[in-house]
Amino acid sequence: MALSTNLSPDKQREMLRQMLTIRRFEERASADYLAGKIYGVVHCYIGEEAVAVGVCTALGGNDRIISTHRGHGHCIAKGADLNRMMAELYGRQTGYCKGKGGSMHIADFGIGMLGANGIVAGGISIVTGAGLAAQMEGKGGVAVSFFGDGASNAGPFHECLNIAAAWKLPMIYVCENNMYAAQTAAAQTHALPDVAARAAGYGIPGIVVDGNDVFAVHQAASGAVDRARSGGGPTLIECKTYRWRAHTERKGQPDPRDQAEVEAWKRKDPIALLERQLRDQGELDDPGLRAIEGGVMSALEAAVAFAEASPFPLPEQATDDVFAA
Ligand SMILES: Cc1ncc(C[n+]2csc(CCOP(=O)(O)OP(=O)(O)O)c2C)c(N)n1
Ligand SMILES: [Mg+2]
Repeated sequence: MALSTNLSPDKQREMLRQMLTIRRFEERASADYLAGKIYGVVHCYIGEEAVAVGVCTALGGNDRIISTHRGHGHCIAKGADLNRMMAELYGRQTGYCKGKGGSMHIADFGIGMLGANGIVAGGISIVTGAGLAAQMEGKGGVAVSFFGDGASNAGPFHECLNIAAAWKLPMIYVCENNMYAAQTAAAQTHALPDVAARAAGYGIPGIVVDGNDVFAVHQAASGAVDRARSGGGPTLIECKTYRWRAHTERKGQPDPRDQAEVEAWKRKDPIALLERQLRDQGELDDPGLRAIEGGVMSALEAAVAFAEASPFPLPEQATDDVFAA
């Protein structure tokens, strides 16, 4: 179990609140999607919450992140507004993209969240540009790329790690290795079991962490942030984790993975682990947990009510904000 001594008890409980928010938000998004209230595609992050929260807890307001098609967790961990997120999923005018983008197009530049991205590995290049921008700004900002094990086999991963290492960009590359790219097992497509081992090819540190232990993730991210801020260049952190749900939400979609494997990973629930860690340290009791859960549920209900009360975009707004077609 990773140590958590550099985080105050309040901060640790805040991490639990954020992880619970991600989970409850997606449980609701999944149910509402299957009920036909949410449009587009929804990819759930449930089971991987410790990665987004562990990394984002190590960041400051001046730091930027980029996400993937599985982006709700990163948005919430970076401080995105739940109302505007839910409204976007519901396709309403008050959403982050005025209801025209959906789950995979949530960005909030004001909080340093540069966007989810439906193009696998596409975000890696964009956020490496943000790393270059941070270096040129000279204000000590860092940029973080979240991406999957599948994305680590695509060209942008290699191109960006190379140039970021050569230019010592203040970057942190966070591979969320959930062992599958859609239906394909990483074991079939990766020559080496650890993505982190590839860091050696670019002369940067490559670290493997238990992606279900939020303190382990936070510790690795904090070290990488220090290194990036002090001009040491990028770090690759591989978080070993697992998604609990199928690749996307879809009625009746069979999950081709071995169900015994899924159940085994559910027993390594990152939220239950954090609860145990907090209880063991005497920093959480039943009333404390109920209060956190209560706060999360009220914020979620408020977000759903906000979304449901918001208007859909009007037909005459269809081409507003479209810059190219
Ligand atoms: C360039 C590109 N190729 C293929 C796809 C279709 N696709 C969507 S998600 C996905 C798998 C991505 O796997 P991984 O990077 O491991 O992320 P995970 O879904 O496991 O979080 C694929 C192939 C896409 N969206 N973009
Ligand atoms: Mg994956």
